[in-house]
Amino acid sequence: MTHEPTPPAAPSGRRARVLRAAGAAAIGLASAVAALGAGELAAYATGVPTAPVVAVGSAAVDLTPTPLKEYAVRTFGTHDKAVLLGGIHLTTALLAALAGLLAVRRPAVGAAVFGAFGALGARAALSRPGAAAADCAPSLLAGLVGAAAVLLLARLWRRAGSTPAAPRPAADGPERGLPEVPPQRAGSANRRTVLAATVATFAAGTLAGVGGRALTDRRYDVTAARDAVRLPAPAAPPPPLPAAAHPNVPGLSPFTTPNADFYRVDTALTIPRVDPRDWTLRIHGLVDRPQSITFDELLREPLEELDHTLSCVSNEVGGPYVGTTRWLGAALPALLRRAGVRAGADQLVGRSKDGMTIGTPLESVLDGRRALLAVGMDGEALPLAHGFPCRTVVPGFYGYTSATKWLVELEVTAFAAFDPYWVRRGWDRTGAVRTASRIEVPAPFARVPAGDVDVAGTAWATHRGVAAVELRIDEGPWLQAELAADAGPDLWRQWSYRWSGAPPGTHRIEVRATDATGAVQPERRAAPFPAGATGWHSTVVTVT
Ligand SMILES: Nc1nc2c(c(=O)[nH]1)N[C@H]1C(S)=C(S)[C@@H](COP(=O)(O)O)O[C@H]1N2
Ligand SMILES: [Mo]
Repeated sequence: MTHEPTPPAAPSGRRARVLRAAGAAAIGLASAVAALGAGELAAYATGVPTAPVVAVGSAAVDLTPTPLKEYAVRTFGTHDKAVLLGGIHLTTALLAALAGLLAVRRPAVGAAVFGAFGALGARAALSRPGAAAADCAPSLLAGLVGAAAVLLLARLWRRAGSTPAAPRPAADGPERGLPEVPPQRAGSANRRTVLAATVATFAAGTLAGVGGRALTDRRYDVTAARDAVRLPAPAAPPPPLPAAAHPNVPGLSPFTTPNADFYRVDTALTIPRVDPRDWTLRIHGLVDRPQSITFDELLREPLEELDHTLSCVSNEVGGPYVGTTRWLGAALPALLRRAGVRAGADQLVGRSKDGMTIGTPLESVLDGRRALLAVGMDGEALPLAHGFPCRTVVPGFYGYTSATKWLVELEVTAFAAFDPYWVRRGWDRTGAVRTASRIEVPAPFARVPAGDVDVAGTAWATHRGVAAVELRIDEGPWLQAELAADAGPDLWRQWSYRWSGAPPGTHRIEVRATDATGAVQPERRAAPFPAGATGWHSTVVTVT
């Protein structure tokens, strides 16, 4: 016969049942907060990515099927990680509440839920590229603390609940050894103990979590190290960008994208923090002389500046994941030649601190284009979110095949020998940038007064260059847009068109670009997966 303890709330009926359930759920939640708090404290010793929620989240990012990832980037943009972390927290909270409800009936089952969650986190932490055995410690500790807390709270709960609400029939006579407290009052005193213990567990967990996170942030903070970086001047500064590279139409994005507005796309749930004082770049694989370069040594290389437009393969037609900046860095081809590339190599794989792998066709890196190991972006050290202290930049390729942020390793290898991260997920292994153009002015669905209407936008065919931009209105004849001054094939080209005598009504404007090889942007719409979007961008305006 199993002994089902009477839950502690004395009042009966529906309200009482709801209260009891809420109390049990609170026990689970408090235990989860204690668990995560312990995990954060332990992550202080082992590093940010090992904290249970971050470890589980990172594993989730890697396991997410490509269409869902695409959807997340499309729908939430740069906030996709916040949404994911929010989702994990919510799931954890629901599971924890459930564990609490189970625990007041069967404490061992509640504890097992926490144990399982800890094991899952530990597995996720160990699955990260470059993980050390110690990385599973925060999750294991979290599991243990959660299990212990829920066991303890559930025991207190059952004690409060098993106190009879009324004096037992005196059939067996008074029990010996029990304190002479009226049972009713003992029950409510025990209920207060459960409540106090739950609140205390919650508070202690919150304190540990917030404190642990603050300690970790301080320990792994590289902001000061970044501020201390003094970037040398380039050996031969490039000519300034032509002022006429921007058509000066109000509302058109600037030619050079300020760092603060530069799009960010990566799989990192928390920004990898790489201290330049500990940083070395290893160049190895199919080379005659493997290299190892410190950050100071890199800064002593002759540095070059490169004006270049970086874009993301996930960018939709007309989308925002593109930016132009002046990169500063060491010439990548020179370093590869120093290492001595061996026959049979055709892929250069960059590895990042967070385990990302990005593969670039080696032939392209060495064909004379200005590939860089970049340390500077728009006059300052690389921002933390854009790969501090060092990333690769290879004109002509989307970021996912050329622009490894938080770079720590370069491996010279073969396409036949290694599939990088995105290629394993079905993306095109070359990742050459497709010609793209977009209308920025007028804004979509803008209302503009009749007469002369300025139309303007941006087009890019990185490394090939843009030769022409045309637009058409309401499927009329194609009209030549005026191209702003050419700043070079590695850069986008802004354009404008004065639409004189625009008649009142609703109009659709379409745009298409021609690259310097003479290829016209195809009309056929293709999704970003697997090799970049195609199709003409269009916008609808109302002339009043
Ligand atoms: N370490 C790392 N590097 C990365 C990525 C990443 O997820 N991790 N994403 C790549 C992709 S898909 C793009 S488009 C560019 C974006 O660079 P940005 O965030 O500086 O604009 O970085 C590339 N480098
Ligand atoms: Mo990308």
